Amino acid sequence: MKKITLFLAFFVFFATAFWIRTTKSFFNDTEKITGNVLSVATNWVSGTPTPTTQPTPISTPTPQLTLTPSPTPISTPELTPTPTPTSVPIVNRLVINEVYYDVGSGKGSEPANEWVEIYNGNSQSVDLQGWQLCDNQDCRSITTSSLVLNSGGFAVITNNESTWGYWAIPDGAIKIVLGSSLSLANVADMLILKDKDNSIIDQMNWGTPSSSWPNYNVNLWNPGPSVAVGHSLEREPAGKDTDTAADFVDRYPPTPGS
Ligand SMILES: [Ca+2]
Ligand SMILES: [Ca+2]
Ligand SMILES: [Ca+2]
Repeated sequence: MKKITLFLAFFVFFATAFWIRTTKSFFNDTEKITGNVLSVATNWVSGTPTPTTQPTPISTPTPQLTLTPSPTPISTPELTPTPTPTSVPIVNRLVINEVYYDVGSGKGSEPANEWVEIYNGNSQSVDLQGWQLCDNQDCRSITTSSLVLNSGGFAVITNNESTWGYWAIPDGAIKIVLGSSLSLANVADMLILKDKDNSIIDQMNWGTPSSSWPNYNVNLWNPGPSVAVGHSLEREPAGKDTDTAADFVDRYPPTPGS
């Protein structure tokens, strides 16, 4: 019995050895997985981990910004400034625009080089023939012949032609020398401009008027404006006429002919 058991043991041993030799594996199966195992092992040995392929992200389309057209602003109509009614009426006629009644140093003598500037605020030219300029005592003819003062033009009237040498008068201005002098008092006096029909076109005065003046007029300013020697009285702007003394400003230096 003991020999039988020993025999069986040897038989099993040799049979198993033979089987292993012929199959070389306990775990032979039909799957060919050797390559996979070796590949992983080789990579591991080299220490260079195979980069794990990152899944390519499915590109999410970037939402396009849809430009919503901005609403076209409703254009606010420009506010057209309402023209402010001017309180400075420019008369549509001739005016006594500037008066140089107190001759300054270096500008000649009294009354030879006093002068008066006339401005044509009309839209049309005016012929001065037959017109007169008067002070508190006398009236003088401006010109006995045709002399046209253009629209927007200036005329300078004086007693003596030497006046032109004291001032730079623009070429476009008309220069008139009276045949007989007027004498403009420095404290107070007046001027009246008359047309060929002897109608008063404009008048003004400076200082306090006197009712004893031959040409006294109830509409004279009492008092009128006045300026220092060498200065002039001038409408600002040219042609301003509200029939008040405020139409005139103290002008220095004076501006004959402009
Ligand atoms: Ca004078
Ligand atoms: Ca006078
Ligand atoms: Ca002037």
